[in-house]
Amino acid sequence: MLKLYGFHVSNYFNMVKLALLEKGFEFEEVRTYPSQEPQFLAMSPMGKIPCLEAREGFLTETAAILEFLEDVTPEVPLLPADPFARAKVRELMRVCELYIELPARRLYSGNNTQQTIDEVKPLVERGLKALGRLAQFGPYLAGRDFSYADIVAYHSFGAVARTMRMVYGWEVMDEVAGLADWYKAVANRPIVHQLDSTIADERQSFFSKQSGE
Ligand SMILES: N[C@@H](CCC(=O)N[C@@H](CS)C(=O)NCC(=O)O)C(=O)O
Repeated sequence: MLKLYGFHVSNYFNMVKLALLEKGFEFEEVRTYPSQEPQFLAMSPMGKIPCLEAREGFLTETAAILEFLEDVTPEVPLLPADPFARAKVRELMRVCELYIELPARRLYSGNNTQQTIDEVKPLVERGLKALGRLAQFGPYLAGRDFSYADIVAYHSFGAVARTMRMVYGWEVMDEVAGLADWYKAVANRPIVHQLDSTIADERQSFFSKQSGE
């Protein structure tokens, strides 16, 4: 059986978990924190989560894991069959990760210099504009079908929206026409909704332990 290492405070872990659930895999979750311990580095070479253990071995990097899951279960597609449509979904995934999630991530620690604060907002603005130019909202990002683009974007926007609100008082979901309705459409999918309650519970217990409550 597949094993998924990580925990729900990681948005990348949540992307892979959602893909596993949507595709109907049986899998075991192993609560694991990022680490530079040799034992974990043997599984996850950067010491990051998520890490997937398959029959063949360990796999890291969310995009690589998602592609693997698609290759082994094409009958429950989260990428379109048509090569160009498939590439368009990957384009959305990349734009979301490289130009929205990664710049925003620079602020996640909360311990931000003014320089970082000044640098990040224009980067995220540019990424959001690109997303707005690409997204179909039909109702999903790449059109009628729910895809990996939705999974990656949905689990990026939770943290991005929270951080942008906290740091700049900026409501990013209002920045792109259609984004807020798309977010609701994804949130209303039964599997997403169920996973979101688990994530909320785990976030709450993680952050209350961290703040010593
Ligand atoms: N590029 C990686 C990013 C994963 C990632 O950044 N995971 C975070 C948790 S959300 C992590 O493990 N951080 C610890 C670290 O960077 O050392 C992927 O696509 O899976």
